[in-house]
Amino acid sequence: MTYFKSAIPLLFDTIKEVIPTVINNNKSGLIRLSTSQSDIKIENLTCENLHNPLGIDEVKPRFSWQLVATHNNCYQIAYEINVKLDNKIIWASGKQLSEQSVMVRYPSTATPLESAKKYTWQVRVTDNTGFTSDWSEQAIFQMGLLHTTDWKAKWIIPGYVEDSIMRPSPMFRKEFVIAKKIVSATAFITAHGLYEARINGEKVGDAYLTPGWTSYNKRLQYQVYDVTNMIKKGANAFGVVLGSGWYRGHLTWKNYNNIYGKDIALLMQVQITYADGSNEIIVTNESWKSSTGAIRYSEIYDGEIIDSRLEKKGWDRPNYNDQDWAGTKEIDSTKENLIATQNELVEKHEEFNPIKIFTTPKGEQVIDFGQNLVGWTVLKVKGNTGDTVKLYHAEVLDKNGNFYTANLRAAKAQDEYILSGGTEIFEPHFTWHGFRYVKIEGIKGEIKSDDIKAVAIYSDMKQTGKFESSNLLVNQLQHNIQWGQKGNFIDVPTDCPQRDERLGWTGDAQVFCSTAAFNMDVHNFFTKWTKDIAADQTAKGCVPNVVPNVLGAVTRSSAGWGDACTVIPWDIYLAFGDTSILKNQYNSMKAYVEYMHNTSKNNLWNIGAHFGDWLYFQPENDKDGRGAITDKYLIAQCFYSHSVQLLINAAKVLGNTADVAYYNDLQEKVKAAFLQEYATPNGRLVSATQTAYVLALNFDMLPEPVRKEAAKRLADNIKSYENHLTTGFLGTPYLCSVLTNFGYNDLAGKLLLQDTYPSWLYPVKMGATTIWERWDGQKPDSTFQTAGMNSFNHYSYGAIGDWLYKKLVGIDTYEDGVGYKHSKIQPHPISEISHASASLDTYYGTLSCSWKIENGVISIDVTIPANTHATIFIPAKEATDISENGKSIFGIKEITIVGKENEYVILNSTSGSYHFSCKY
Ligand code: RAM
Repeated sequence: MTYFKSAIPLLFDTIKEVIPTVINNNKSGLIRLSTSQSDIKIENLTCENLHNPLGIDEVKPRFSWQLVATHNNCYQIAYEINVKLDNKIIWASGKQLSEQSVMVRYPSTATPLESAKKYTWQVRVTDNTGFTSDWSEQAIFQMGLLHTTDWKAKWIIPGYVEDSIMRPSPMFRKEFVIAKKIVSATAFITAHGLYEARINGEKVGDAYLTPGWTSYNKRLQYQVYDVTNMIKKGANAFGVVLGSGWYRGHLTWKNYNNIYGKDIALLMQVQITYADGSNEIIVTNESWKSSTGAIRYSEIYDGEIIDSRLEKKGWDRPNYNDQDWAGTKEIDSTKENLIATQNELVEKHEEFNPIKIFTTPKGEQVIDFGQNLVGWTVLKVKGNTGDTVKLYHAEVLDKNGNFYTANLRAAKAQDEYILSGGTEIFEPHFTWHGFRYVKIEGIKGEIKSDDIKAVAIYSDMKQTGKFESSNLLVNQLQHNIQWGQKGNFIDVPTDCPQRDERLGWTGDAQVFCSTAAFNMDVHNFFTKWTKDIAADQTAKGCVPNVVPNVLGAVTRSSAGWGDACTVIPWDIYLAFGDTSILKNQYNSMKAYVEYMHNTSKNNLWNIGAHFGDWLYFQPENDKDGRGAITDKYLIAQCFYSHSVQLLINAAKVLGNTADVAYYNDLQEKVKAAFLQEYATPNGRLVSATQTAYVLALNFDMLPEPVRKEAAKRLADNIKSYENHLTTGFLGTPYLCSVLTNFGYNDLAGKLLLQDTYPSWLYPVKMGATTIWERWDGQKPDSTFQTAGMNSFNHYSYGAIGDWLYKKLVGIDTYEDGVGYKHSKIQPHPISEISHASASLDTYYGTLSCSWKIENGVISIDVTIPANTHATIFIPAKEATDISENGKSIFGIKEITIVGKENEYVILNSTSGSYHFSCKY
């Protein structure tokens, strides 16, 4: 590849070089301006990647902001941050000559940040015209409880004897009186189990399924809420209801129970500051009361039973008579494992009205919401006391149009409401379902569309990416990928949301992570989950197949699953430019590599049980041997090498030169062992499958001279299947990308647009609204794959999303400017698509690329955020063929022509919007 100089002139060159005085406001919005006319604004302030977070336990938090400019070529040359406590500056960074605007750390030399204190911060910057912006608006962040001793609350459990079969949800309550004027009140809450807290009849916060799921024994999140406006002078009441949740509910297809403990418990403290400067803490302890109410049963897989006749009206308000309530017991459970919540909480999002209410051939009353979603329904119902309404959930209808639930396996996914009479509204609290269809029983008369809606729930991550093209089926595929992500990012990345699984399968998460990072801001989500990987890794470095690990003792890691511990930190580092995740996860990455190293013989990792290329193409009647079986140990060796490489990469970023040398040496041996065992000198592999070639090529397992030939074998293999893929979970993510990299982009396009089985568009044609677990979840004759393994909402094959953004549209980041500080724009058009566009809200601002081919001309619109630069590949023979906004690119100051590579002319550009076109 042609080597080229970075587009960013050195800092001080930039200052010297600026200041053309003519304002040239042309069509593409490029403005040149003088110092006095700079107009940058500072927006989108985040602390630890969150807007105004409450409760962080990072004692040296990181601050980020965006420069918003209407002119191009805009860089920051200096910043200045102030952090204040009670309006007094406690840290003033002073003017720092630096381009850094993302994750600037609070220094260890500054005043230590204090437990539970709320700080404000502001930033201003100087740009490369010498213009200094106004101070930004003030943002806030509040510290969590930094020391175990800050927790004054006691863990409490109910004082009554529990019905050990149904385990109805315990309710806790506490009344208190406020005599003085409050200036602030902060609630710190967590539970063993799930909690929903209420103050004076109102729900605290917008989150559900709190405190979320972590490896509870080592890490238990608490949440922090500003409840100042919920507490009033006079009598007040707290009411908290618990569910069994992941803590002690039924989990896994083995129907484990009480995985983390038998009792669910509450820990809560509310810290109040009064106008007179005094403080008060109200805590859980034996003065609280306990009882049960309407929620008679609640299990993640099975659903919830609510008997509204047993509702204790007013229990969460003051002046309620709780004389017949039991007391509570304090338990001596640890607080050492408590951590502040780092990722976005699970919240309600899209709502769906029924698109059809109908009776199936079997006579079932079914509601179709038009989207396979994850969440629950909200039902308005009128009936007599004691009437029972039951809701069942399904993803699909069978070939006769009947309600189909066999693929949920043992999960009942059923909500049951017992009416108290009159008009009532029901929704569950501590369960969720994966469904498009709801079967309803017990409603007298017609169900009215207005009486039921479905609500999607998922971790409240910002949607950052958009992709769109001229092909409607591909657009539906993107929709399905995004919905697969929404429904399976429920505090942990789950394999599926509907059957008796819903677990943090490591393999699924690692194959999908880079796609996920295009669609949403998954930075904190994966930062949190990778910490759980490390927490559940064994002393020998073995990574469990599911995290949090609920499958019992871990004795082996499966290739492609265990690698979640190396792949995800690296993907997150690239996408968000976060070095800390590499630093924090480094030991975990290294331990996993050492686990493979230690269990290898002669550098060959060929022991243990592996899932292999899970769910690869396997014709039902495999008489002619068309099943694409790839040797599991060949796969294992490829992933071993991949993880070693990612460890080397991380060691380089962290400056760990000894490890770089050591693991480079190991890498050579691992690759040599691969060649000896699995490849001929000409690069023919022992498994003649697409996955074998894809992995060997993607991870550079073959020597350079034979790679081209190997790529041809891959292409020939695909053609021999009439342009169909045959890959499973492990080969699929890299398939199109390898083809594109080796000059077979058009073939990648053919795979993308293939719409017969096996392909990405086959499910789309069959009406899928999410990604299926299997290429043929539903057959062309509408019969189903085996019910034992047939989820219609599994994101793994959605990993093609990475190629859509990165290759088809062509948005990527360079490693010398991770997190899109230096982005790569390289469209890879394919014959059948006339336009494709994508945008990504990076930490610097929105990066976008959109191409269109019309009348033999390709036009490419690119927007590069302020304070970043890009290298742009234009598919042209010569630079003279390219125009920008109708003019030759030679005269444009912000663009440097760097050279040519293959079919592209390479340009470097500064921030701004550009409109290129050339013959195509
Ligand atoms: C299935 C899960 C998951 C996969 C494993 C091997 O049960 O759904 O997708 O990673 O098996």
